[in-house]
Amino acid sequence: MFSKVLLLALIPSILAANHAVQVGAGNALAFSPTTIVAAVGDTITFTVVSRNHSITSTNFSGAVCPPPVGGVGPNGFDSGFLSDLDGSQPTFTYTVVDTAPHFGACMQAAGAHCRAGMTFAINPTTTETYAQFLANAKAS
Ligand SMILES: *[C@@H]1O[C@H](CO)[C@@H](O)[C@H](O)[C@H]1NC(C)=O
Ligand SMILES: *[C@@H]1O[C@H](CO)[C@@H](O)[C@H](O)[C@H]1NC(C)=O
Ligand SMILES: [Cu+2]
Repeated sequence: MFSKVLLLALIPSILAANHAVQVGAGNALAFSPTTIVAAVGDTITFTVVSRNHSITSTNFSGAVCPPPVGGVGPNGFDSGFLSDLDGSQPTFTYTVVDTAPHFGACMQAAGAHCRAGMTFAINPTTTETYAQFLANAKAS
């Protein structure tokens, strides 16, 4: 009986995956990986490993850069500025709550990081691809 209860309690954590994303690896203006395929309930942990960046949801097209404070929703996200200038490697975790594609970027330097390609996609689709989002960001 006890083990059955314990097993049921453990099921969500067994099924949910965590996806790790590096922010600014190698001092680059980049997220790595740039595409995350995640299921509802999964978590994505972003670790800022250089400089001072944000992890913020934005529009797929149009006014992509910079992403707005608070991020673009529904189910958007905004880490605010997270600095690794002191070597603390701050993290931000987003829990996936829907199956919709979400597009994100860094808001630093009035959108300059975003336009330089500091972007990523969660569950992009065949019509809203990461490659097209990146092109939209560079042109925005
Ligand atoms: C990070 O960047 C933001 C926006 O440019 C700035 O306001 C903040 O002071 C920076 N943080 C550090 C620790 O430099
Ligand atoms: C995102 O796109 C929507 C629809 O085109 C628009 O209303 C909104 O202002 C855009 N958001 C930003 C931050 O540009
Ligand atoms: Cu940045």
